[in-house]
Amino acid sequence: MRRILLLIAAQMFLLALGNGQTVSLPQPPQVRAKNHVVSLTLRAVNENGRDAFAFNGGTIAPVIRASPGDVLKITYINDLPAKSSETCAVNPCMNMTNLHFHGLTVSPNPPQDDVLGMLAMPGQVLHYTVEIPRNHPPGLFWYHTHPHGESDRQVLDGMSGAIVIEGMERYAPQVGRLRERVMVVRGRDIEHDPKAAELRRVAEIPSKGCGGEPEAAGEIFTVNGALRPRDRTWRAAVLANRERIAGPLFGPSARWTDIGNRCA
Ligand SMILES: [Cu+2]
Repeated sequence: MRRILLLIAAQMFLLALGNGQTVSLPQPPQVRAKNHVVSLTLRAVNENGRDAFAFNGGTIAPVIRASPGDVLKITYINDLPAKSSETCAVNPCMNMTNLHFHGLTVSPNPPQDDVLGMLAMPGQVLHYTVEIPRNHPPGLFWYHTHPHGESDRQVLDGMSGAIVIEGMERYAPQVGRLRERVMVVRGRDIEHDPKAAELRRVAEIPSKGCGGEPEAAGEIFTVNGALRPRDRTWRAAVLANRERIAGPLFGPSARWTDIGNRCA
């Protein structure tokens, strides 16, 4: 998605320090393989005017964890309302939806990563069987909806989640000893959000650098769905513009060491 790629503006290391704030970093649910099959049911829903993935009674998209050679069996139910109240690139929104497995080297034919032929209108169900090749590289990938003309709206509402293909320690043994936390950073459009004023108050940091003027944020950034989580010390490499992206994520108390060109 275009907006995600815009995050790569500058490079810095971030040391975010806990400062007693009450919002801690939530962990998304995770789905793992049983007998080499990762089975899950996802539903597309509209919650308080925003589209979301519903899973296991909540609306936090699960992290899908699989190994090379595993199969993803996903039942995807479109429970979006037949009539949309949202705005799409081509109006009116039809609330059709599907899934795309971003970055996975898998077949584009149904019932796998077919974003052109596999489309569910409200009330319809899609059945995905995605075969992860045995020689698939390990890493962090993501899934999101991909109905042309409507995916921008759905993804900016939050319809995305992480995919972990296991096995990184085979390439970098030192990471095998590290504790892992998955952090899903999302840009969320709040232009039409009824809570926009409140969210802006929490999220907005005045822009000081790069000749910019303070901007009214039309988009906020969340980590695992939470705004400005701070509960402990994290060390992370952030490829981002500090004021626009990393500051709103971790707050003004984060300590920084820039290793890149801030205004590039
Ligand atoms: Cu994508």
